[in-house]
Formats: sequence, structure tokens, C-alpha cells
Amino acid sequence: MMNVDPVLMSRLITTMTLGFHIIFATLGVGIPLMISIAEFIGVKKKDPHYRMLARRWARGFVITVAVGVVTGTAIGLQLSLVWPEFMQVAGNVISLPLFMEVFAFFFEAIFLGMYLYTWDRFKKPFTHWLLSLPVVIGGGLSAIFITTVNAFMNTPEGFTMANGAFAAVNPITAMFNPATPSKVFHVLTSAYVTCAAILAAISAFMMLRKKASDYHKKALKLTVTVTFIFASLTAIAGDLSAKFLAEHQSEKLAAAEWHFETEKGADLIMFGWLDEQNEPRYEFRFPKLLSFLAHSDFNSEVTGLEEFPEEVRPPLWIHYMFDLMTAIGIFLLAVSMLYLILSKVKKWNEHNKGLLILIFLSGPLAFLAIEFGWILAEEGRQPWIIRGYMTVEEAATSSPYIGLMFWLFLGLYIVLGTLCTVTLRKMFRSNPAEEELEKLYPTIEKGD
Ligand code: HEB
Repeated sequence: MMNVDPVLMSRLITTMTLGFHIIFATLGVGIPLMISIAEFIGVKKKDPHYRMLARRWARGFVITVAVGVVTGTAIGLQLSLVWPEFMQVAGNVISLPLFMEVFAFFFEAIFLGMYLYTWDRFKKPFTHWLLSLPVVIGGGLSAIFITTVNAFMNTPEGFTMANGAFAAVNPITAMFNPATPSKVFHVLTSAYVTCAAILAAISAFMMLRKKASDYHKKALKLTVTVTFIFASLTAIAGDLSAKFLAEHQSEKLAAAEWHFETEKGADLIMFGWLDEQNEPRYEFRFPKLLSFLAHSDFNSEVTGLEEFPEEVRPPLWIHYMFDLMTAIGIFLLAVSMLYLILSKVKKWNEHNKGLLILIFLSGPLAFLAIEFGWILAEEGRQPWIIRGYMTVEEAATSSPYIGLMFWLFLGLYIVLGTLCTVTLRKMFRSNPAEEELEKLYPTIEKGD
């Protein structure tokens, strides 16, 4: 461990931290929406099943929030510890959204506390539902603020350069840089679809294990419907992201698409690999689709990688990240649509084993798509940390202790991950939904 390159180690430590944190951050944004929708339906229809869904999801959610607080703090710490030059230069540009994100998070946490402790405390159940709204909004806002920081790193704006430092800083312009709209939209929709898909996966899993109860059937219907809605919106957002890249960060799109020469009517390439001459082999090729994806016109011109000097070209392997993410997106859309179609026709059975297995898979796959999406976005910005101004190499620490830090944080995440899994399993295993329903609502019909 003694002779490792500090830049490499800095990148590894950040990759590990972000890769772990993004799971909890995504849950923190998306689960409140699912809770809020379930409780709303429960109150509207006076249906204890849906209210029980909201209760149980909220209970599990608290555990993941606690982990998210720790990993989020780790990121804050690492920003200055691992990327000191970055914080020195960009600190005053991004401190506003960083601060606002903390503020939004506290807003979410305070109302979450009130929400959790006031079940059945209000005369009208509707009042309790109202408390879920600030939780949903707080989660959404913290995602928006933090995403503007990442957007800034891709298309920095809102300052002038004077003697190697940022001057005349305008944090609002920095926040609303060109990457912000598409990124915010894509991050929000993909968090919502992922949380719906993971809850759908849990319901499907329960139904595969034992006979389906009404509770799990309703849970499945709600979560798969929401998956379908947000999978559609994620596809629209992904398309806007690609159009943004074509216009403002064309080297990222070109590297992801193995598009070397600037040309009109460019083909979309999926999977395959590159031979010695950088020619794609065994790829799927969709004629002129890249031009359409980039500019909504099959004959438009798409900038190729040749226009960029070798030193500022992102790694070509991000191609696979793009392909895997897109493939999972199509899978989520197809599976949730299939379920909805089957459930509309009386004769067909939307609870057949094959489909339940596919729904079960969509949960973990959605999380993988989140990881692939971020790897694409981050690796596709290389070699820059702030595109056009500062490279990752310039920003990294030269501290020899970075290797030690890596192992300490790895240990922390293993402990946190294990604790979280064990607690959640215990919480739900020892207290099945059906039993809890009977205890709380003794008059409920036994649904099968
Ligand atoms: Fe995604 C990213 C597209 C799906 C998640 N994406 C991204 C990008 C693009 C895309 C272009 C880059 C951007 C930048 O860098 O700026 N997607 C897309 C498409 C699709 C998708 C086209 C199909 C539909 N995604 C998806 C899914 C998911 C995702 C399904 C999950 C679930 N992505 C993602 C993330 C990211 C991305 C998380 C990172 C962030 C940003 O935005 O960037």
C-alpha cells in the first residue's frame, strides 16, 4: 500500500464512497414519494392495506436515512480532505448549493420525525398525510441542490478567471448552468423509478415465497404502476440528457457512442467491442439513430471524438455503462408495461411466476442503472474535475495517508451495510404485514 499513486487512491476512495452513498441518497429521494402516494390512496379509499404499506415503508426508511446521514457526512469530509485544490478553487462557487442541500435535508428529517410519531394522532387521517409532503419536497430539493454542483463541474459558469483563481463569482448563475435542467430531471426521475422498482421487487419476492395476500397484491399493483410512470419519464429525461451532451459536452457523447468521425446521419451503436483500428465489431447498429438522439433529426451532424485532442478524450469503456443503463431502462419499461397489460385483461394472470421473477429482478437492476449512469457521467468528464479549468490530477491530495483512509472508509461501509441489512431483515421478518394488520385493524377481512 506504500507506493500507490495518491491520485489513483483519491479516485478510488471517492468512487467507493459515492457508489455506496448513492444507494441511500436515491432511497432518501424516492421512498418518501412512495410512502406519500400509499398513504394518500389509503386515506382516500379508507383502505387499511395502503395505510399499512405507508407505515411499514416509513419504518424501514428511517434506517436507510440514518446510513445516508453517515455516508453523506463522509462525502463532505472527503471533499476537503481528498480534493483540497478543488475545494480551494471552487469552494466559494458551490458553497451556496452545498449549504442549501444540508438545509433541505434537515427540513426533510424534521418532518420525517413528526410524520413517524403522529400516526393516529390526528382526528382526520388526511392531516397526517399532509405531513408527508414536506418530506417528499425536502428529499427532492436536496437532490436538486446537490445535482447543480455536479452540473457545475460539467459545464462551469458564473465566474471569471483571474490569476488562476475564480473571481467575480455569481453562485446563482453557477447553479443554473447548462447541465442543470437535464441532470436534475434525470436524477429525480431515475430515483423515483428505482425506489418504485425496489419496493415492487420486495412485493414480488414475498409473493413468490408464499401465497399472495391482498396486501402484497395491492403493494405490487401500486409499485409497478409507479415504476411504469417514472420509467417513461426517465426515458424522456435520458433523451434530454443525450441532447444536452450533444450540444455542450459532445466528447462525452462521442466516447460513449464510439463516434469517432464527425458525420451526418450517425448510427447508434450498442455493445460490441473495438478492434485495433478502433472499428466496432459485433455491435448492434441502429442506422442514423444517434443523429436523432442528439438533435431530433435523423440527418443532423454529430461531433466525433476526432475533434478533441487526445489528452481530453474520456475513456472509451463508458460505452458499456451507457448501453447497460439504457438496456435496463428499456427492461423496466417493458416489464412494468407487461404487468399493466396483463392486469387489465381478466383472463390473464398478472401474478404468474415468470413475471414476478422479472419484477423481482427490476429492483436490483434499477440500482445498477443508477450506478452505471453515474459512472458514465463522471468518467465521461475525465480528465476534468471542473471541465476546461482543472483536472482531477491537479485537484487531488498528495497526502501519503490516503491509502490508510481508503481502508478505514471501506471498513466503515462494510459495517454500515451489514448493520443496515441485518436491522431491516429483523424489523420485517419478525413482524409480517399480515399479523400487524390484524393487530391494528382487527375487523379487517382476511384477504387471499
Ligand atoms: Fe441515464 C446519466 C441517458 C436510462 C440513471 N443518462 C445519463 C447520461 C445520459 C443518460 C446521456 C449522462 C448525462 C450527463 O453526463 O450529463 N439514461 C439515458 C437514456 C436512458 C437512460 C437515453 C434510456 C431510457 N438512466 C436511465 C435509467 C436510470 C438512469 C433507467 C436509472 C434507473 N443516468 C442515470 C443516472 C445518471 C445518468 C443516475 C447520472 C446523473 C446524470 O444525469 O448525469
